Amino acid sequence: MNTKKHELPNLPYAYNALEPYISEEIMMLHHDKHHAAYVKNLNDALEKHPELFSKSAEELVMNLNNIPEDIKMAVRNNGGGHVNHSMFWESMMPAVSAKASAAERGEPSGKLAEEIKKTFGSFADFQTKFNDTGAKRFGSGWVWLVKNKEGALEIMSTANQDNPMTDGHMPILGNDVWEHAYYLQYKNVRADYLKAWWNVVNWQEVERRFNF
Ligand code: MN3
Repeated sequence: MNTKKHELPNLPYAYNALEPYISEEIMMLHHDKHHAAYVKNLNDALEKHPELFSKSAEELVMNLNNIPEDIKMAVRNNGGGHVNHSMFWESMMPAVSAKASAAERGEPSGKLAEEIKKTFGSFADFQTKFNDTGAKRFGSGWVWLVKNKEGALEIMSTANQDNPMTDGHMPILGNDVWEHAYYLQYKNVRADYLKAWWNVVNWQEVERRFNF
């Protein structure tokens, strides 16, 4: 039986690579402590049903209904935490100079740019709606751009570490609005974090997910 444990992925850049928008201290704690804890707690839960080590974290999160009751909540929270953060690190990159062209900055282009315009009116309107949705999430959670069940773009928010995949939506971009993602730098002003975060979004990766 495959009993390979889930592992914490390395960050695809240095801890300080997202400064000044996300501090090195936040990135170290967020990756090395928070994400690491989700991975450890997921593995600890799966020890009770080791046959589930054969499933990827995404498969577990997509099929929560099939998870045994005694570990379902642990897999929902920690499997979700592992999937969400793995995607989150890949969705960011060091900020590029504001003088760079849209292509160099990696803003959405092609079909994704067209879909965003068609669905939300403009890229700026999309960002405003995404930020508002993230700001309104009460307590801890995430704000997402997803391809919904009909294949259309939609902005949604989930509580805690819930992932849109559990309800059949395909997440293509997510921002973490837990206080641990911003409090050391932005204190209580989540709205400022949400605005600053756009500087470090890796649109090439978002487009890759959109086209998948
Ligand atoms: Mn987090």
